[in-house]
Amino acid sequence: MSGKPRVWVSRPTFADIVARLEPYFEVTEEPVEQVFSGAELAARLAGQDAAIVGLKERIGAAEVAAATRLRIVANLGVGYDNLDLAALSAAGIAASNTADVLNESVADYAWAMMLGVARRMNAAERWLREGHWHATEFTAWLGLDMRGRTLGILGMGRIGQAIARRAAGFGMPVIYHNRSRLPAGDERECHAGYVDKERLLRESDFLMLALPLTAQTRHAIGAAELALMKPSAVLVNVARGGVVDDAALASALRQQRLAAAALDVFEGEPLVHPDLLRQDNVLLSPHIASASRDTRRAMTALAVDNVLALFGHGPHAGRPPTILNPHVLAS
Ligand code: 8YV
Repeated sequence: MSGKPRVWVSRPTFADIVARLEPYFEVTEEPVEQVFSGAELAARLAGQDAAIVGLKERIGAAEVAAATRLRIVANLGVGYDNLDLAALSAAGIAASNTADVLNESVADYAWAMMLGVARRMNAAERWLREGHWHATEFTAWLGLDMRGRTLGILGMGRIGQAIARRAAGFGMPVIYHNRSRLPAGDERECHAGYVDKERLLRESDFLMLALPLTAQTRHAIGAAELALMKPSAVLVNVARGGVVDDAALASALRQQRLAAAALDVFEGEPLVHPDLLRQDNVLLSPHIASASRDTRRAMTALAVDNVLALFGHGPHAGRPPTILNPHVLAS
């Protein structure tokens, strides 16, 4: 075995990008996508100096207890609710995410979902594939126009802002709610007006969720919030399962207290609430909002850059570009 430090990559990614680690590290990349138990993760992390992981890998104190050499966990995702940052920091382990490189891709996808559900593309396609198309009735498949409808955004970080910037082209006014109000210049650039959460819920025709999952945002959209929304409104979630109470959402849709939903993320993924699977006014996708070729490559490159940087290599030597707990480096 070489004396090089070791990196574990939890899933197949892009070989040419991961190869940038090879001059400095002994790299073990898992050859197939799989779900690891806590014990399996702990066993794989033990003896590694760095790890590149994805959202399925939930890493906390127990998983790193035996990983005495581990210096960095680089997450393939901007959201990092799978990492217990406090536990990693306490163990002196740096963590990084893939902030920024996926903003535009996720914003494109958010719009694709919004347009797709507004025009019932999923249900219409299914109907066509099932061989029902004999004549197109003039008054069938009627969807919603976007122009003039209010886009509400809950969570106005970089992804929320990228979603907002696209609204001008569709002639949609934008309102938003966020933990903190954006500086005036950013609001102007996004043509977005700040409102409180209740007004956001009451006034949005399309409610787009773009907020991280934290203890504070879990079930940010539950039965009470859904009850405030217009019955004609459409909910779009490209953020995280868990920010929506999926059972409450399924029941609001079933009772037509909400017109439709487009969901890329789910509580308890990859399981999807059975009532959501049954309804035609729900557009579903398997957590792929960042899945363009360029973006997934950029995410991989950024994770690799963070690992290289922590070990003093590459263009950011000594300064992992998207480190989440920089105080770990100082100690
Ligand atoms: C996932 C995401 O990372 O960035 C995030 O937070 O949810 C996605 O980009 C991607 O699906 C890989 O698991």
